[in-house]
Amino acid sequence: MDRASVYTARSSFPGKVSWGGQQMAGSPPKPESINLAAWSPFVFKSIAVAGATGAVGALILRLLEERAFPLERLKLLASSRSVGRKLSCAGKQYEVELLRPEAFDDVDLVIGSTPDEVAAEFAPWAVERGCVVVDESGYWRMDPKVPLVVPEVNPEAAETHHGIIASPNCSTTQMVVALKPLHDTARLRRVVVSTYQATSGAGVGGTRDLEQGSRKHLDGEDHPYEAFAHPIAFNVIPQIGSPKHKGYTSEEMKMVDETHKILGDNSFGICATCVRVPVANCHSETIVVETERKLAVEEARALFEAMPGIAVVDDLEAKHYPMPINSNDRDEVFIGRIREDLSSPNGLAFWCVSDNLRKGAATNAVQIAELLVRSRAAAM
Ligand code: 2RA
Repeated sequence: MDRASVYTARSSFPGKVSWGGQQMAGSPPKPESINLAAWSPFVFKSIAVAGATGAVGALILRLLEERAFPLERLKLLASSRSVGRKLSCAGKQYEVELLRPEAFDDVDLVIGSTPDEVAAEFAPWAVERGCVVVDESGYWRMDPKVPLVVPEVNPEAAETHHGIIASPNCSTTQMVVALKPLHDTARLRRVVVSTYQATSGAGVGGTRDLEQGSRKHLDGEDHPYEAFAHPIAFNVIPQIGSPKHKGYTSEEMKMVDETHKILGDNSFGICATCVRVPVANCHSETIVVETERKLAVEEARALFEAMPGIAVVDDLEAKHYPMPINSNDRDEVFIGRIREDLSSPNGLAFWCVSDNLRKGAATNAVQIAELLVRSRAAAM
């Protein structure tokens, strides 16, 4: 497999996949593109993508095209390093412009995927000029005035924005989609999650480290790792982010704090351990929950199958379960290995895989923008 196809290859699932209440063989169908243009022409006339030249920015452009997002004008914004680069979206070429206050003068909606410190600066410039900002960075997520939204889980929160809507961290997003139907039905008491996070989550440097580090390791040479403090080739690293709180890392505390905010409930405990693994793309998670009311495995499976955004792949006898190689370049949160937690009367354990660059980042941000289009169109 060549370098590009590691991130874009879609392999189908062997066996049955339950998706949207249906069972089918092979891969679930891709969720239908939402052709908003048909009924809400140009609710936001002018859209900007901030951080357009990054990996997630490029995916946002692909998704605007794939999902036929309604727009009349598109602006691509980035730092001075990328100004003048040409990128295409929906068959048109665009030249990257400088991310600066005046760039938002004629813009209605911004989708941003930039480092935190850049988002801290540009979002107020955009809001002052009347734009709505959907921000993928970590900077605004826990601000009490900023809704943190996963459209399948808390779409109503988007209505309360004051100009900025945040999209969660990738490891939180897939977990919260899985937890939502369990919490609504049986109330969560406790969640224990361990992640197996792909190197693409650490940006292009993480991707380079995995590829070049693996080659060099096999050739018996050293690799100067840029994104990780330790070799990632043939290794796992039990630290993502910086030390944050009582021995937990910033990535682990994001899973706790963001989940509580999105579900609007911090009455249940969450214990997270985040681990980097030598996988190119798609984060995996083992999730163990305790609920107030016992959930039988079959009931939990039915809840997952009925939840928008989830696809269930779960047949241990046949060796069918979600894996990063099957979940790549897809928007669903894949669930498998659903089983009772034999150590706890009300416990349930399962496995969850999702493409961290798509649903974990770009897809969620574009879905939030679609929510805004729908609610504005309804109010017109
Ligand atoms: C990671 N969750 O995988 C981070 C990216 N936002 O490192």
